[in-house]
Amino acid sequence: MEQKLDIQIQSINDEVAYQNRQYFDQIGLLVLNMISSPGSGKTSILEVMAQTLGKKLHVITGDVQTDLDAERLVKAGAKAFQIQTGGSCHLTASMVQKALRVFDIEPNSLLVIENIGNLVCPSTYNLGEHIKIAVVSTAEGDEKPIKYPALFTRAQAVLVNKIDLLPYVAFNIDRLASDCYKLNNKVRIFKTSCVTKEGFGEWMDFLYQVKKSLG
Ligand SMILES: Nc1nc2c(ncn2[C@@H]2O[C@H](COP(=O)(O)OP(=O)(O)O)[C@@H](O)[C@H]2O)c(=O)[nH]1
Ligand SMILES: [Mg+2]
Repeated sequence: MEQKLDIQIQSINDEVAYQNRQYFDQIGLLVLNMISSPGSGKTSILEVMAQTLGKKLHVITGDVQTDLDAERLVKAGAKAFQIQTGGSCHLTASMVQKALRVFDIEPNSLLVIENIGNLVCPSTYNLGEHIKIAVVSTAEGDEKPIKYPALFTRAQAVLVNKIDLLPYVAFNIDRLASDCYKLNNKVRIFKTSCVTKEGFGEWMDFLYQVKKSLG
């Protein structure tokens, strides 16, 4: 009974996600769904990207409570819209659809949906995005892909963030990469630091290539 209800909820979500995707494609947006545990650096990565993209970077940012991330992103130069879920641990396609009705988005630009900090539920809710991105920071352990395979199987790109902390933490990037490739041999892995800005050139090049491939 519970499983049947879950399948129904997922299929309603998928239908709205499909409508979101049609809208994204109509206006030429590249859309990323960014998923990680709290504190791995999602908002910080977007702040660094805003230094290059400015208002061409649109962010719908989800949190259980507060507008803090949207405030940070606007200050960094991006356009941001905050969704407060009031307790829910993931964003749904219909929450994003409601945000799209009021968030003024420039065609042919980039929209990043910063999901709620959680490695489990957000990975199973399609929002209509082109690409799922997993962020894992060096401070949180290299075993995340094997502990949370649902996300790392679906993510097309993994950002290993806070690489400036590598000298101080026991984090084996080779182990993490090998576990990611076992789950998804096409995954792209990027190493970033929001402190030194290392890795952002490769990351932004990848996004330009993906945008070009969408036409
Ligand atoms: N040392 C270091 N700290 C970082 C880096 N990226 C983010 N942080 C810090 O990690 C904390 C959480 O970052 P935040 O962007 O809010 O994470 P989010 O919850 O995933 O959005 C903040 O104190 C950031 O300053 C990084 O590359 N290196
Ligand atoms: Mg954040």
